[in-house]
Amino acid sequence: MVQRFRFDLKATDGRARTGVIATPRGEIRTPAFMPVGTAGTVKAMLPEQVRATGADIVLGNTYHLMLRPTAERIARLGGLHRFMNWDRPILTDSGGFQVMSLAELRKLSEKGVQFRSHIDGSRHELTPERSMEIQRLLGSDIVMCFDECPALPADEARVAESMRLSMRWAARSKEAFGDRPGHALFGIQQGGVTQELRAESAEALTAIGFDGYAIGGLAVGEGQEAMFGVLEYAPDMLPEGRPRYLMGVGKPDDIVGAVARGVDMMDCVLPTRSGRTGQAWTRRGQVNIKNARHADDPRPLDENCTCPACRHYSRAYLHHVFRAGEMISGMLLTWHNLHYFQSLMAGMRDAIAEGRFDGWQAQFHSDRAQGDI
Ligand code: PRF
Ligand code: ZN
Repeated sequence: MVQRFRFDLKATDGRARTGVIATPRGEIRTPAFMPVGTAGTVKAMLPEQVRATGADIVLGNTYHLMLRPTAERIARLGGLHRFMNWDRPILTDSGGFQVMSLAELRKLSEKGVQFRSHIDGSRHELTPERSMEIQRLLGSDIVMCFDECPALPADEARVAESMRLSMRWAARSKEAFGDRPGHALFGIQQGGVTQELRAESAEALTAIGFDGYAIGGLAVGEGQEAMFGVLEYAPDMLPEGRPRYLMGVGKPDDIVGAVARGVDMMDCVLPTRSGRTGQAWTRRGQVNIKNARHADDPRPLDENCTCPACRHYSRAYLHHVFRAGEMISGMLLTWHNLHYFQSLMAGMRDAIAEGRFDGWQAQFHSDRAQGDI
């Protein structure tokens, strides 16, 4: 008997929640941060290292994998878990959002979207049905509905029309997904920064019925204040007993503010991407390792961090290998950043479980206010 996909809420503190998502490939402790493994790799990290940072789940992308090496090839080779050597849960995004930001010559219709690859210009089509097929071929544990997301600011009529198209696609996604025990399908709420549109979207999705619900269409140019404004009401519109996933967020303070407003899952390229460009994230805020002030500094990035970059290397070394263009630079900073993001999530889970999340947040903000050493 396979472990069914289920979500157990363990504790709440204000609007913040902590719980466990059970899947046949293991548990996901929430609030969860999902490192992004777009092309079948969390860049600069081995899977066992990603796991060592505390990650329970990674994210993969339909758009990138369908173009290269193709979903059919990955399926022939035993699925994405085996292909990339990660045997724990994988969530895959559905492709619509990436088509809109990366592909060329896009043509959007009721049926789906036709586009040319950003890699070689070849022609492709994604529809709700094809996206479900690709995510099934990949062997994804958490499949996302095929949706569309306008960049903000956009006029309200355009946002409404796009949201209603995404809701029709959500119904087609559910139909095409079918019944797959042990695998989950998440709906994606859209509606920009308009409360009525967010409510209409939530009602459409809950009427269809999903295993979890994402909040999409945020962190697309509206700014933190507007995003938090939407998060004042959007999570409460979604079923309490299902995981809520805020897509593509974010910076540490965005993550903390989202958890405080009832979000359970998040993903972002920030810790991995900024690790490759010399940016470190610590309790004290952002550190630019390129900066000349680190050149002679024997101290670690963060004396309280237990990651390998902080236990075994000085700021001077991290500065040197970045300046020298050495590959270990991206490896060490990515490891540190993922470790920091995961320790943030673990700290929030414990604080929520023990009913002291307000105090935890006050400490988080006061550490950052002190600035880097
Ligand atoms: N939809 C999908 N993926 C996404 C988003 C969305 O709205 C976002 C928005 N921040 C990031 N990734 N399918
Ligand atoms: Zn560290």
